[in-house]
Amino acid sequence: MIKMISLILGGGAGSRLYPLTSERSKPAVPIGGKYRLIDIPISNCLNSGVRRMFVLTQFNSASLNQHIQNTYHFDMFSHGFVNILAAEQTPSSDNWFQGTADAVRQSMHHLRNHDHDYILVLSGDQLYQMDFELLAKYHIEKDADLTIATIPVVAEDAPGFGIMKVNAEGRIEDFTEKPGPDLLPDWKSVVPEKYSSAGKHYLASMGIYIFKKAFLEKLFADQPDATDFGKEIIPSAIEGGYKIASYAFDEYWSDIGTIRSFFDANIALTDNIPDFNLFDNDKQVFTRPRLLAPAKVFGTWFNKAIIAEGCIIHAKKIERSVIGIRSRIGEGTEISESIIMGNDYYETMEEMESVQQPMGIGEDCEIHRAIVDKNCRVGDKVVIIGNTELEDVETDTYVIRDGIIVLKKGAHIPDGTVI
Ligand code: ADQ
Ligand code: ADP
Repeated sequence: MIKMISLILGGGAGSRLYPLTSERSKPAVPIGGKYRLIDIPISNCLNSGVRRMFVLTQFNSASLNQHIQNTYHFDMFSHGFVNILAAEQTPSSDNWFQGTADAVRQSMHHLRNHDHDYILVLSGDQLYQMDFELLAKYHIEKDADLTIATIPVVAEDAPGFGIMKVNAEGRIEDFTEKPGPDLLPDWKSVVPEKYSSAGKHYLASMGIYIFKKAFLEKLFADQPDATDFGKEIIPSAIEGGYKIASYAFDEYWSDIGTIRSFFDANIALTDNIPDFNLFDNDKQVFTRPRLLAPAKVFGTWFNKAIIAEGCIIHAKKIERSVIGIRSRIGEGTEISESIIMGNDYYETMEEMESVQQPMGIGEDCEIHRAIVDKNCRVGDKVVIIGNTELEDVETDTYVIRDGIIVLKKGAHIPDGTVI
């Protein structure tokens, strides 16, 4: 048995997913209609036999806590757990996680009571399915100190990643974190034909690392001031002559850390045969079992849509959209290329009558290229149409990023509003 503990990096101070992260920590952001971001790495761990996990987050939101507590239960024989480790101090205090390596360093003392030989470090904002047992076996077979999962990317994307050079034995010989476009030509690699024909000449780090426990402790001891893996720890480990291996991943992988990539990855789930498969017998994506009623629909025309449980839908048309749990959508409304996250609870009939606008989306609305966060109250005849020409703006109720209109959680949009 491989004794491995995973540390899931749940999000730094950065706010690339704002406003979805204004009231919740990043791992708690809803995805795919019924899941949350954290379900992806946790499910990958569970499907790989890794049952001991720490989620490192800058703040411990109520929704993250509830979700973890209500979802991941282990029997006493499995020794499994998912524990949240939150840096609860302010950004100016020393205890706030200063970067990925600092977050891991500050969490190391929590690992002491758990028997392990390997530490798996994962990002919390990626959509993929990977068998970490295969990764660990490869790491052991190569007798590596550190193994980094890698995937080829195109020149346009390369400046957003750690890029490396790998020798014929699969050993990483050189690494640069987020190289400027002018430096790129030096970092081209020889990659398999299916990647080179797609212009993917650069080997990117997926931010997925497996360390020998003693090696990670040594790195931290040798570099007491290093706070980031990509910028400091990895380049200096390579310089130090340690064995750093590359694990070539050959399946779907997408970073979902920005509004644009989050939006695209959600909408891609509505494809006929999506790259990320939610309908797989062996690689289940786990989430909270909510025991909601099946969705109820009244005369809606659907095409390429994901509809979660507990919805009540009267809409006219829903196309290429993800409709989340407990969504209510009124008659005559048309929704396309959008993510409706749904609601956290149902309002009673009395509550619905006593408010100006009940939770959900009203009648005769038109919504295109939008993300509607949970518990929004959208009136009748509201028009929300995103397009790539729109400039980034923020108001009390919405934000525009990359032409996508994001309604803030609980936003109230009065009848007849046009955005
Ligand atoms: P980035 O994703 O840009 O690059 P970073 O912002 O450091 O790196 O985040 C990595 C992960 O850690 C993300 O999930 C992030 O939310 C989380 N994180 C960041 N700071 C954190 C903190 N202080 N506390 C908790 N979690 C934190 C990294 C690598 C690149 C690699 C890409 C692949 O540095 O080399 O190519 O990941 O996506
Ligand atoms: P999910 O179904 O997305 O996992 P949960 O059921 O964990 O969400 O949480 C729903 C949230 O809504 C919880 O924080 C819960 O306390 C809250 N909630 C439930 N009913 C009401 C209500 N009537 N008014 C306000 N908040 C509520």
